[in-house]
Amino acid sequence: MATVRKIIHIDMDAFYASIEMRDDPSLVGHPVIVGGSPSSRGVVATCNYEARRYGIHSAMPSSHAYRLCPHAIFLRARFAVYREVSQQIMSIMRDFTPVVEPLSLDEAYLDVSDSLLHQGSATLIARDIKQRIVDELRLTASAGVSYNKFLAKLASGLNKPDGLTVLRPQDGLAFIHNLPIGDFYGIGRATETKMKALGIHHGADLYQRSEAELVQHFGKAGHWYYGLARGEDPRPVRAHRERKSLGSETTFAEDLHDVNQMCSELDKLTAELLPKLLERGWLAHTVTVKIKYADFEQITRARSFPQPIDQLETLLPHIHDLLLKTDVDLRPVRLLGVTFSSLIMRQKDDERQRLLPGF
Ligand code: DCP
Ligand code: MG
Repeated sequence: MATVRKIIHIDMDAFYASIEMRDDPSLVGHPVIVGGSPSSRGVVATCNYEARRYGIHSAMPSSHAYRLCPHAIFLRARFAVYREVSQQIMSIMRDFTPVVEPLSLDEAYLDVSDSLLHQGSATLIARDIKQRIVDELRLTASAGVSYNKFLAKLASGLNKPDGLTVLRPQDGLAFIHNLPIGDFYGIGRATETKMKALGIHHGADLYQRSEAELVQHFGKAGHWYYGLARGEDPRPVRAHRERKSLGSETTFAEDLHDVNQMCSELDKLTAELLPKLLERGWLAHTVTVKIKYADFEQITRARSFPQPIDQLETLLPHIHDLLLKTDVDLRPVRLLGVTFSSLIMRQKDDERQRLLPGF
């Protein structure tokens, strides 16, 4: 019985340039380059597909791009606009799953293994996301669907622009066997050269080498390459979320006067709340104590930690401390609350793989 994850990688097509063409239709049909001006020492951030026909690409000096295509239209980047569009794209994706991991402004991984949308078909979910991006933002994206990050990302690049490519578990190995060694995740220029010197040019060559041999040549990374050649990439999709919180509060039948009693009420609230947070797959960096005095004036005191909060025992002294920074020794209290915020998604357990029909 096979267990399989369903990972989608979405990557916008010629991202900055497509936004410029959308916002100024007179650019459509012309080679458009976004980045530094050709008279400066700037570089190309990206260019549209028309400009790519001249051999222009990201990171090329703009002066070089100008020599390749003097009639290209050069535009300065409008980062504020790109950031806003990026947020709109991520928000569309989060309508499909909370497990969205942005990699840059224009790309993200999604784990839809647990999704029940479209009968659990990752392919149909990817199609739906692409359609919403077209309908709502008038931009196109390419999607890759596969059973791990490595393959999903490669798949999204296979049929650009406006592509949707699925690499099923049964297709993975054949695809990897034909893959140039430089296209493997984590294999940069230097490693590529070393692999080729060892006679490893494609995935099929890598597949034939023993784990011991790869470790001998590449150290710890050898284990990783050995797994990749077999379609194994256990990296989880890590979701980041902003501005979320989970809180709980109690209003007392009679106002509290005793600070010790307030502490123990906060202990109770926190002891109930922390497991709920952890159960939902979140970790918090910030805890906030809320106090409403008998006269209804309300205040909050918060503390943030560099490491996420996961231990009740270490947290409670901080909560008492926050409480004591207020007037509770002088003023009776009618309500106490605790809230966790600055939440991050806990790393998913790699073993937590589900069986769902329809890839
Ligand atoms: N970018 C940049 N400098 C680079 C690479 C990229 O400033 N060296 C910016 C501009 C791109 C955006 O990041 O529009 C996204 O990068 P991609 O690599 O996804 O490139 P594009 O989206 O432009 O094109 P593609 O259709 O190939 O994804
Ligand atoms: Mg892109």
